[in-house]
Amino acid sequence: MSLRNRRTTLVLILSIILTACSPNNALTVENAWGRPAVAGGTGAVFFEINNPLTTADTLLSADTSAAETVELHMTSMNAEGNMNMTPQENVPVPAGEEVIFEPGGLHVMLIGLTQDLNAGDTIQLTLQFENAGEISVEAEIRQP
Ligand SMILES: [Cu+2]
Repeated sequence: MSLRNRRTTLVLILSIILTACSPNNALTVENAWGRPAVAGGTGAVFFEINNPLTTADTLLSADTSAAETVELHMTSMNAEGNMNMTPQENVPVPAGEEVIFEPGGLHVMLIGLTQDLNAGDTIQLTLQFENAGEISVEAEIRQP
């Protein structure tokens, strides 16, 4: 192998490694966690979506075996000062932006829990995005 070929190979390998490690080439879901809750009841899961891409994406739905029904909800305060939860058909994730699911705001609502959620447990949550496809994360159950 000539020196030039070796160099080309090295550059190729390096660029593959850099691409694989770079956090800037894909939408990510991080810091997923859920509140402790009791089987048969409701629970909520929170996380951070980061979209470093130049194209917008949309969170279409969420799913977990830990609940019979899983919905995307937004908590907001109405004119009377009461907290309301509104189901969201989907959640837009603009290009280059972060969307935070957190108590008092966006959350994944778990309805009809099939198991107790105790602090220290983890549940698998699968998020369906329009462009990024399916992203599965482990949500840790802990006190807010
Ligand atoms: Cu809710």
